[in-house]
Amino acid sequence: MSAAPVVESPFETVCVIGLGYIGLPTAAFMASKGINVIGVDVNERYVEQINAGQVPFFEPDFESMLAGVVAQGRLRAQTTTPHSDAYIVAVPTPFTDDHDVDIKYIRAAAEGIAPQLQGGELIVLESTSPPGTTERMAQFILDVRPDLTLDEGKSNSVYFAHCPERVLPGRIVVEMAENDRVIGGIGEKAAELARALYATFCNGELLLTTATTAEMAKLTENSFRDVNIAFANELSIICDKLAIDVWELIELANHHPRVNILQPGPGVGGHCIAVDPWFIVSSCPEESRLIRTAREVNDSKPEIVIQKVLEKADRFKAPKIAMLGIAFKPDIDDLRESPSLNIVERIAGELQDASILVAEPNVEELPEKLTRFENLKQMPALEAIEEADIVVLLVDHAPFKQIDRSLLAEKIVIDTKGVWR
Ligand code: SAJ
Repeated sequence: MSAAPVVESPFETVCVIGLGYIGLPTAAFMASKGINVIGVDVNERYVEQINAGQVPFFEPDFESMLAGVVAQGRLRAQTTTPHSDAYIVAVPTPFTDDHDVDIKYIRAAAEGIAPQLQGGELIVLESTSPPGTTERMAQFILDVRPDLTLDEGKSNSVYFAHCPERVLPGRIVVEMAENDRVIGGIGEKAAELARALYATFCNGELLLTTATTAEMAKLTENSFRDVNIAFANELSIICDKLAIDVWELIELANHHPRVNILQPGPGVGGHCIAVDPWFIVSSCPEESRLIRTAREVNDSKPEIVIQKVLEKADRFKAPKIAMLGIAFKPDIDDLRESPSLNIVERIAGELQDASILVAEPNVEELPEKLTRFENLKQMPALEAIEEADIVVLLVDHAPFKQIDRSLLAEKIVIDTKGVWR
């Protein structure tokens, strides 16, 4: 790894606020190009781990990069926001019960940045946000710092941009460098400054636009995927009724040169695709009919799986049920908004007399949501299958695909990902 910048950075120091799945790799990539990066997170345990060169979550091939930049002194983490030439805000944007965005973490980040500004700084919002949020963040800061201005080129100018992250968990190290990026500025100079910063570590195209269009672009990308997964999930519900194998059906239909249907499953999870479309719906509720329906179709899938399991379990007095996978998608340890986790929790709660045998190769300790059940324990997949009357496959993790089909011969199998066909 070279300490010299490949592309000259316009900023000597960059502060990244929020050291999660996006903020930490972004910080490490910039540090690997020779920029001094200070990471800020409210979680003290994260800060300690990062300063020891350890990644606090699982992401393939990332550990050595982080350890390298920390050892070189290019990246350090702390819990308070320092002065810096540029800031990248990568905090969560959860939604409220009525599906509106909750921007409390963005507001907290802005409150930390505001007193540090001297004029000339760039502040980039990376968190996925409804149209208008970058402007709101700028307004928070200007409200407490009326001495600063958005007018370009003055000694007290501050520059705001939105650059939504697009990396796929599990492929972050590749996609952080390779993906094209949409960069939306509040004003042209802000967009240009942000482009110069991202050019230090992004090899993809850097596409400039307004902050609001960039916000909407991110929501559009994830809504596109959600709508397409909803199509696959709706087909799976129809096929169940018509006794057609949906996996075969999709494989056949995808032979058409202009058809490319995605895969059905137990629902859509993660912190992005299951969340972001709601930001469009809450911005324009009357107009977002298709986007809302897709969310509803995908959100209905876990209940369909739960009903199937309950129906099969009804045949036994004290059923043993192996449930394979609780992550939100294959080969990661991320449990956020995971439909599989919710399915396991519901089944454990509903079937007090059942033994629930959970196998999740990517998670050492089950979350509290599950450990509170006395009728539930974690065990390796093969042992769980051997003990079980009913085997429910919830995530298509690589090791589950390798399982010898003969071990399933005497079992009732509910395969929500079609891997054992
Ligand atoms: N899923 C299906 N069927 C499929 C594909 C996915 O049921 O055919 C499910 C997965 O199991 C999972 C959910 O959808 O529960 C989402 O998984 P994903 O792999 O589609 O996406 P994420 O949430 O890991 O990452 C997405 C990506 N966005 C797009 O592909 C448009 C990523 O590029 C974004 O950076 C990320 O959201 C984000 O942070 O917004």
